Amino acid sequence: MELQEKFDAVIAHHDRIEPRDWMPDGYRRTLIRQIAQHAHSEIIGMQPEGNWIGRAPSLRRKAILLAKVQDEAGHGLYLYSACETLGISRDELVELLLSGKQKYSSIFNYPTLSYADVGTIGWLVDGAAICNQVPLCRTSYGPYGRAMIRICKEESFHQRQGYELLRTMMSGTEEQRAMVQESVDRFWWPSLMMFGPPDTESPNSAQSMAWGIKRNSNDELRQKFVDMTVPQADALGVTLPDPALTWNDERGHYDFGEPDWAELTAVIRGDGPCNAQRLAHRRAAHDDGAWVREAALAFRAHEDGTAPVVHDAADAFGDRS
Ligand code: BYC
Repeated sequence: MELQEKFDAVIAHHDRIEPRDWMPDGYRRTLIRQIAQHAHSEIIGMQPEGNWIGRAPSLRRKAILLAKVQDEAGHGLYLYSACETLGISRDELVELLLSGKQKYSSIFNYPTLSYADVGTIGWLVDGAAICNQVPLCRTSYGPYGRAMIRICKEESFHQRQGYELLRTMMSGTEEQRAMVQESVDRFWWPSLMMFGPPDTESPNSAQSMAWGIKRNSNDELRQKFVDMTVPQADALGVTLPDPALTWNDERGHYDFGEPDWAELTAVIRGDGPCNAQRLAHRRAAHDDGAWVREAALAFRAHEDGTAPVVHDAADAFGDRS
């Protein structure tokens, strides 16, 4: 009772819960679910853009894209570390992803069909990520909030690089402008779906907000993203593919159409265009990396003195003659 009261007081004061503090089981479970799925999203999210590293149109674009994809790997690793402070191991988390028991963001189950998609992902996908993640810097769990501060700084840079890429293409040829428009047409609705189902259909939101894990509802953040993005689309000279998109003076926000929620449900269920491909690729990468993990463990055991010391190749083969 006393522990619960102390926890409630920390949440009520918008202070932080730290790993060694007592916390309700549900709070711990919700954090593990959300942080792990966020980490998985960063790791799987490397694939759609990584697909273009070998085909970047210039050395400059290649260097930018390599750095961005590496940043996503870093985000995944900080988030896995934050999640481990809740008492779950990295191995268990990886297994939950590879077995399909835990989800990752729906957006990464769509294909990247042209180089314009690299710009659109930066502009729209990282833009949506920023709207969703800036409030998470103030989440009630300390390690998650602190990881988010650095992640958001890097996401802002990613968003700008995407916008800059699209601006460059929009000032190019007619064909380049058409590539940008076609890409935006494909990514607009899936980007809106990144914020999750509507509030009325979101089973976790109310409790997550009461615990200070989420600071805003899915619909609030979706609206914020639309309001932020429409003027940027105008400045770029692209049309957002939604005839219902209009400024509402009374609300002080843009009105917009309804995303296809059946599509989101299907993609989350595993039936999106690239779900099978993304998981198969991750499983293969995990298997290919087995020797690195084994070598790292053997090195640590060696350093700790818990493994036989092998000084050189001759020792390893038992032959010093
Ligand atoms: N995709 O009750 P709800 C990035 C699931 S990485 C898939 O509203 P919640 C980036 C949800 O998990 C972007 N699943 O849930 C990386 C729940 O199922 P479970 C990732 C979704 O948790 C590389 C069920 O639907 N960002 O930006 O309160 C390159 C009901 O939903 C989705 C984060 O992970 C979806 N879109 O709210 C570039 C941010 N939406 O778990 C960029 C942190 C919902 O009960 N996460 N589901 O089986 C969050 O803020 C929240 O978890 C969400 C969902 C807003 C996503």
